[in-house]
Amino acid sequence: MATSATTRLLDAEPQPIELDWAATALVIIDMQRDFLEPGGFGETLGNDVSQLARAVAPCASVLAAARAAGMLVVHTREGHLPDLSDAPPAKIARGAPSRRIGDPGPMGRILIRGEAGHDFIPELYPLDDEIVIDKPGKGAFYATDLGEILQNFGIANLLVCGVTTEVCVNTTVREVNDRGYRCVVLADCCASYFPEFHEMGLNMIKAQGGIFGWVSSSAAVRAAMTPEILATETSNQRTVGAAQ
Ligand code: C5J
Repeated sequence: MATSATTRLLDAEPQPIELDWAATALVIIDMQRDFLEPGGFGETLGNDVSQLARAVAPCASVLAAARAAGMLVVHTREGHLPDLSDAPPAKIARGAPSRRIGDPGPMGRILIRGEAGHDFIPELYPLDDEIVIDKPGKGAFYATDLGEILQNFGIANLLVCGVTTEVCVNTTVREVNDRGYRCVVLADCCASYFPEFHEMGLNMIKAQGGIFGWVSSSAAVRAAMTPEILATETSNQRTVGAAQ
């Protein structure tokens, strides 16, 4: 890979990876109230939603670093149109949830676009100029414009955070890998309702020499981004100083 002024070595498993920040996007998967808060889709399926809280602070630290470095940021949301026309009946009928997709709940209709539960958690709320991908499936490429968007921005690598590790994160990583992108999943920025599935979900990605991608951490990303973060902080201080 040709190195440029924006290329950095990121500590990762199964081996460190060189990334050009200018060709790298941060993708945050489904950090929505429906998955992380009581009364949403996750809880209707019988899950302990408090298991996902551990990913929020690390994810927020990477989001702040990515914003400081001027990296492309993409947020995804799983959910369906109010008339359920994009929700396969097999998905709605599955299992024995306390409320099904589209049913009314304490945060509005379960997993429906525009409802309070479908929105992002406040700690990771997108800025106006960041990209939001609404997806009806588990993967971020199925029935979305994500592929075209990444191509238009010249993106070759993704840093991936979000929930849940073994469902929407894993599905998206597999889709990304098949499309030729290099994908680094940040372990502490992801979570599952089942800690053992989180561990296995990460192991599946990085096994066999990195069969689907790499696994790294928020600390490693922040360390690799330090020059960019410091540069932005210094220039912000200069701007603030100049205004005084
Ligand atoms: C699930 C997701 N678990 N975002 N969705 O149904 O992982």
